[in-house]
Amino acid sequence: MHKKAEDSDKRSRFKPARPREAIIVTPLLLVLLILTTAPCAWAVPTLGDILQNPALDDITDTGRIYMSLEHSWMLIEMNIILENAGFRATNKFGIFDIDRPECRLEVFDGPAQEGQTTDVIFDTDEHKAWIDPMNKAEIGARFGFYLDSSERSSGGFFYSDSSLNTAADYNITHFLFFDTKNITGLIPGDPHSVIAFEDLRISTCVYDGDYNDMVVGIKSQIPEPVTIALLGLGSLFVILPRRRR
Ligand SMILES: [Ca+2]
Ligand SMILES: [Ca+2]
Repeated sequence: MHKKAEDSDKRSRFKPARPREAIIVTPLLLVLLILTTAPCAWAVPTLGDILQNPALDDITDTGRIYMSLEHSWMLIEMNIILENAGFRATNKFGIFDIDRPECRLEVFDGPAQEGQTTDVIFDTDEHKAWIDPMNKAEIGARFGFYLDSSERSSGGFFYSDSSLNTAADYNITHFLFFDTKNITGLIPGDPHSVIAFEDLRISTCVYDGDYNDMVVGIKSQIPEPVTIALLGLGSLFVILPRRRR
């Protein structure tokens, strides 16, 4: 919608006032029309486009495909900011170890909605990540993100590392990574980073490339021992002081 409004602005600017000018202007107009209507000419959206907030229009994709944790123990808070998707009731979101993509941890199931927050605790020395004692995986300091929309016919399984995507989506980016640590008061929860997924396969006629199907805010901190205990990881609490020496 935003793009259409821009296009119509351009057209009216080029509207010829006299027939003589039209000889020069018409080819320009044709090129403009071809460029703006060509199939597959998907522009990568900014964070402003995705969250429909012009104040975030300068925030563009960093190109990053994974996170790298620097401490032995880390708590990563993940928060669903937006799920503007027909598949929002079935889309699943999670993380995977960048060196062993088969090691995955689901963070949000289909019924999870906008506003839901989940904390994931990492013990990077032991190569482990937990949500709670029942939901854990062998994921180390470098982890990527996935979106699983494969329950629907035009969906698929998409990794932040697009070289792991399959079939026509191999090397097709379904994931954007925005750095938002210097922004306050504009994004719910004031996240340090925002990640955004497109949930439709590129080969389907319904593909739209709007990357607003699963938008998650990411915040990281070093967890307090009491936080680990509250999450039910009591046995870890016992070994934590030894590690911090
Ligand atoms: Ca959902
Ligand atoms: Ca989409």
